[in-house]
Amino acid sequence: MTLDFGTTLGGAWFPTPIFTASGCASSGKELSQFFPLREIGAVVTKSIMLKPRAGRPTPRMAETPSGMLNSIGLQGPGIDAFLIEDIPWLASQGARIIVSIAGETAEEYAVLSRKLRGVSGISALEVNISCPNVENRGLVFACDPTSASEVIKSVRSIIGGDLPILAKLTPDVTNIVNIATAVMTSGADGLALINTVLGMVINTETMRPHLGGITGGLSGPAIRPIAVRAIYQVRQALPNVSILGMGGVTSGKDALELILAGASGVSIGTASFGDPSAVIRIQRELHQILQDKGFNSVREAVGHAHRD
Ligand code: RRO
Repeated sequence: MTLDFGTTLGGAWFPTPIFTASGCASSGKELSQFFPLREIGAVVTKSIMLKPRAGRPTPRMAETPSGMLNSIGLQGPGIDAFLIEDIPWLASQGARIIVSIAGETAEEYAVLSRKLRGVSGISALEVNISCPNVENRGLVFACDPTSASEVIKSVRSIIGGDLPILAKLTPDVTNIVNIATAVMTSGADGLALINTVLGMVINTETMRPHLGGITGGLSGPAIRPIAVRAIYQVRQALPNVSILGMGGVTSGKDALELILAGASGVSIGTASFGDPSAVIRIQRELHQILQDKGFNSVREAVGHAHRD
């Protein structure tokens, strides 16, 4: 029997369950030298804001045990340039596209949604409400159920039923299920779990913080158990919610772990920095491991760890 490798996220269908992770492949141009983007589930673009943005001061990266810190600070060209350059280029590659958006206010998310509504070639929106690299932690909407809900409601009110909305959450909260429940009851169609974990490195030579932005988001294998835990907890509490999982996946076996916890799709981020073919390699490995374990479809494996 051949494996059904297709998956759905928030009602949108994708031919494979492997995606890029927002922020780790910009709009995919560099990765397209290593594999055809149309062969993966979708490209999830770097979170885009309304205006062009320079981001945080350098240095913006630090290597850490089994991972790395980033402090990019939402650098990007702004939505207008993105719509002119990136979307048509991705569409020309035959790639499916999940557009990630970020804003400083619920109104900004609404304006972004207005600009994206009706643009052809977009499969879903990832609403990033959990960027760790902002000046004020009070601006991390996903740390508070009321603020998180406000953003999702404002996006939904503009998008209507046109596109699935995935809310991207942070694990840096006391109870992620509370936040997940709040965004799902406010109109999200699914969740992206997890964003990076807030961390910090001090350079012992200079005896000062290493990153220009002082703190940064920790990614890579170091955070995989946190991702598995968050996905598992949310799936347990909300068994019908579709989850795009990410956090330290470097192999097909790692991707399977997130799927067993409850993810219907898996994004690959930090692994691509060391190995630009990681996404397509992990996709091949996952296909093989699902077959070896006797699954007939991805769907059958999703949340399998919860079954008696
Ligand atoms: O741009 C960033 O610094 C950034 C973002 Br928007 C995010 O969501 N997660 C992250 O680790 N870095």
